[in-house]
Amino acid sequence: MLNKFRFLTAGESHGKCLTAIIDGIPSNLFIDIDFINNELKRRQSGYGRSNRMSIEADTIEITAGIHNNKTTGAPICLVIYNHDFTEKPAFTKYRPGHADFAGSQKYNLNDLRDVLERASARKTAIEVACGAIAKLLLKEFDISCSSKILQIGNVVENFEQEIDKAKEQGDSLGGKFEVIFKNLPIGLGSYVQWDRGLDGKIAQAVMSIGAIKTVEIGENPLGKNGSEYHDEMFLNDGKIIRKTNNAGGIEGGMSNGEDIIVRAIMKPIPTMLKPLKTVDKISLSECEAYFERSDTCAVEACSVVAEAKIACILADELLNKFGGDSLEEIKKHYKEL
Ligand code: EPS
Repeated sequence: MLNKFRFLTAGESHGKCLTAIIDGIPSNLFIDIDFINNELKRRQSGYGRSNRMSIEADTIEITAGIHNNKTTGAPICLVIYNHDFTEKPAFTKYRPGHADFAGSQKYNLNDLRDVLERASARKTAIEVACGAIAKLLLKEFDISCSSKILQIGNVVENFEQEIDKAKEQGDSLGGKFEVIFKNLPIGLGSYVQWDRGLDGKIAQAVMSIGAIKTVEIGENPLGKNGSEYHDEMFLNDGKIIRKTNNAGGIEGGMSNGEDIIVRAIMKPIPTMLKPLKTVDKISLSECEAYFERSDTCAVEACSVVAEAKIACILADELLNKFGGDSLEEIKKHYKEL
């Protein structure tokens, strides 16, 4: 697979810091630190988060790859320090819905803490920082993005009230959100191999967020006839236009120039004040799941993470198609098309 923009992360939820190395960013891209920090703040906000969010004030430190606020073409190293850098207690009561059960068997770990620490959604903070850098690149080509919540639990409005209700009951809520990217060039992704489709890459990136169970591109086609679902083409002053975008901007695994519309469903967070029934790994007795603290609802945060994950895919595809070592070279290739 061609991959220009790629990143790896490391770090535990209550470790010293979260780290990422991004490779493949061209030189001369202005790195707006305030923009990255604002993205981190967006991820921390949203109604229903736990008090961990008032302990943390995520900010980025860039330790390599930029000079005078511009990229040099070298790998970029990002760090976010955890304020809650503390030794947390060991535990052995599996939390159903989390990685505890399969993770502890897979890695032969008796302390479920060793699974929790890396499986935690805390690592999405550094992923959002990587996505912010991808967004800065996309912005140079006037590609923008936004997201919104479509549903929380069973309701499509009065979200805060619904979250308050769940919190009072010691419960948690999932939901559905939408991410839209605008002004994409035609032809990102490809149909020529199974692993080069833009929709497949986006689905994998969004599904990689721990609590995501469903990813949709465009309108749900279930129950629609072909004549109702597909986006017909018309001419307007010699230009091809569409009056609908049910395909969500992707046909044949490629961007078609329409808005890219991605919707995803997040499951309710499995850690709850009202604990689930479970089993203790060591004593093999039935018990209640381990509880430390938990978000009641993190759908809004999840939509920010999804924006970041999709931005990374689109940045990679943009570099694959219009490649170059400097921003100027890529812009030249982009204009030439
Ligand atoms: C998170 C930090 C974590 C969790 C949450 C996401 O903090 P702590 O473990 O100290 O409470 O609040 O993790 C999960 C919901 C999860 O499923 O892992 C964060 O920074 O977003």
